[in-house]
Amino acid sequence: MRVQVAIIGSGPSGLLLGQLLGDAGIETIILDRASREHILSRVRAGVLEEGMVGLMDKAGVGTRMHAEGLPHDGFSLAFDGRDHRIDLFGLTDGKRVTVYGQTELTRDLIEKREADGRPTVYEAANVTPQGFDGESPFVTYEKDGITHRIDCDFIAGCDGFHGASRKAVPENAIRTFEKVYPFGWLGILADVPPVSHELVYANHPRGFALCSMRSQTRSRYYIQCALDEKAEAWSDGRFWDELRRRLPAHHAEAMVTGASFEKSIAPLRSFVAEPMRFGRLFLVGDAAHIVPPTGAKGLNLAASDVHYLFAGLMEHYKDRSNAGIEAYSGRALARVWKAVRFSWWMTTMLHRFPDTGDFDQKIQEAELAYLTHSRAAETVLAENYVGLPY
Ligand code: FAS
Ligand code: PHB
Repeated sequence: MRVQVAIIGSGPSGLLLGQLLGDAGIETIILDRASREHILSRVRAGVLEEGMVGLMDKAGVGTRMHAEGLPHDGFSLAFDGRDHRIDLFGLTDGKRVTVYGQTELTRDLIEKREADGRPTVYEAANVTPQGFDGESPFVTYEKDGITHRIDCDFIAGCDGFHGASRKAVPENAIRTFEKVYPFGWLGILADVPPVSHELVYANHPRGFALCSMRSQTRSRYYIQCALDEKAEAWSDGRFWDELRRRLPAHHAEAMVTGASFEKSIAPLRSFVAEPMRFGRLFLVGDAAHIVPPTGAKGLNLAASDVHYLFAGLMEHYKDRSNAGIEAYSGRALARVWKAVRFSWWMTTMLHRFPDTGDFDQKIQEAELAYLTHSRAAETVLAENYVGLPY
């Protein structure tokens, strides 16, 4: 089989790139090692920047997002028993974010690809990108005991942090940067109304907490937890009690609790691989970078990578120019590192680190105090949170 672009990974990166390319007449195939059901069972991000919203519209899959997504003009920082609202809309001349679960975004993209009759191979084993340092790249995979080969012009490695694409790059051709945080996030989903109409990011001596949502009737809550914690050690009652202890009294008293139907722990890390292009293989999204979810940037960085790569590939196919694909890595990394910085800063400002000394604690308190007394400081936070320009 031959296509123009072989895409490894049916997550947001691969699906969005596949939709944009397909609509532009470029033949693609998506290969994923997981089943369709498993992909749609994942619970991850919840906040979309305007850039992601725009790309979903461009891909023709924005209808449900606009109908069910929640536009948010601000969020609150909670500390010392009080809230401080960050007015995103007012501080960024009218920009906002949209709360819409990554699971639903992925479903919209999968269903659109199926409706357009474009191929995805699920449960593809041993997907291996090959020949990408030459002019004739190809991908092999195994399915039903048969080894298949896909010849292509380009390979998009959209297979996440644990995928095969970055691992296929020779070690001497890639440089990685990593910071692992000494805690994780224990998150739950519950069909209870959110405690607030906007997100609440809480800094508390017992640890970080985040009040988010998926709709007016479905809440997403997180609490910082130790790395050796196990989700099954946390009953719903224990989770609710700990969450309420980390919030100002007015939120704790107003909180509606109930049975969770999803409970999991995510580790936190900052990770960047450079460069993001190796001949005819491009790394996209989590395959190239990971951020702690504190800044709500992971999914949104996948969007800007797709934006840059789609533009570069279209220049190649339509204008016979390779300028865009040559520039892809530099352009993507310039935005990635700014988001990595912001996500690190939000994480450092809002979490309790096991080895925090008195001086570090005073610096954290000064960061929060500065934010509550300086419009300039709030503006810096707001313009990063809504998303820096592509
Ligand atoms: P993905 O990881 O979503 O998709 C990669 C796809 O490749 C998967 O379908 C996988 O099955 C497939 N794949 C992997 N290895 C393969 C192989 N060898 N062969 C073939 N296919 C392979 N971001 C936020 O902004 N906010 C959050 O709250 C947040 N929470 C998160 C919680 C968790 C547990 C995780 C893991 C991530 C979270 N993220 C969050 C980040 C997340 O949303 C990612 O940024 C987003 O999924 C990136 O999308 P992709 O790049 O498509 O990678
Ligand atoms: C979520 O709703 O899952 C969410 C929202 C904001 C974040 C992280 C996660 O910063």
